Amino acid sequence: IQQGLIPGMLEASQKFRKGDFFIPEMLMASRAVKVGLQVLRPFMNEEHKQVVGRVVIGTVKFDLHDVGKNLVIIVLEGSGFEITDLGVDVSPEKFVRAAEKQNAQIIAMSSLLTSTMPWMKSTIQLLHSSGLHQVKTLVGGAPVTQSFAEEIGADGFAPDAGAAVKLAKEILRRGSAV
Ligand code: B1M
Repeated sequence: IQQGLIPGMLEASQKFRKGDFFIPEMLMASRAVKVGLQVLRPFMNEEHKQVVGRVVIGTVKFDLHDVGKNLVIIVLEGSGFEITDLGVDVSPEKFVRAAEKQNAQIIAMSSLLTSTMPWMKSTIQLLHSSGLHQVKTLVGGAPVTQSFAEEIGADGFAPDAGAAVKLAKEILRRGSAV
């Protein structure tokens, strides 16, 4: 993942920025990453059979970017988390309903567009107004920052997939200490 899939995707992103790649090439690159992750998934799970926590994850409403989210999923799964992947364009209602149904400890939200970041806040607000204060929220994605996460009341921000795993474990530890 670190040496092949991520550098490949980043190279595709640079070409896209320079105008050497267009949307069809980006879609092919992201599908190649997805298939690569599917191939790797069984090997990663082998090492971690025990479920350490349950996470509902998705890309927020009106946002179709899922490469980063899929990387987060693969490392969370590889670390023993049980994942419910809601896909892309996920509304606050869908996040909250799924968290309740799956009895999840964490809702993890990804956003790649500045215009869709506010849906993270809407989801957190709906979660709290539904009385599900025990469900914690983790946010990430290229335009998301620590200060934005604090501003919207998220329980954590992770800049990359590795940090998301550390943070998810930390959130669970904090929860069990309460
Ligand atoms: Co889009 N796109 N795109 N795009 N796209 C960006 C995001 C953009 C920065 C490109 C640019 O203009 N330079 C720009 C956003 C500008 C902004 O809002 N500030 C943009 C735009 C504008 C758009 C469209 C509006 C273009 C258009 O139609 N005019 C459109 C929007 C569609 C929509 O969502 N409604 C659009 C469409 C697309 C494609 C469909 C062509 C394709 C997405 C394919 C797919 O995902 N299935 C695409 C792509 C590929 C990109 C770029 C080139 C690459 C994104 C990516 O996959 N990066 C991107 C430019 C760029 O980032 N250089 C761009 C690789 C990936 C590994 O990184 O997702 O950042 P990333 O994930 C990282 C971290 O952010 C973090 O972990 C990962 C690494 O470990 N992370 C999390 C991510 N989620 C996390 C969640 C966590 C924790 C960490 O916890 C929950």
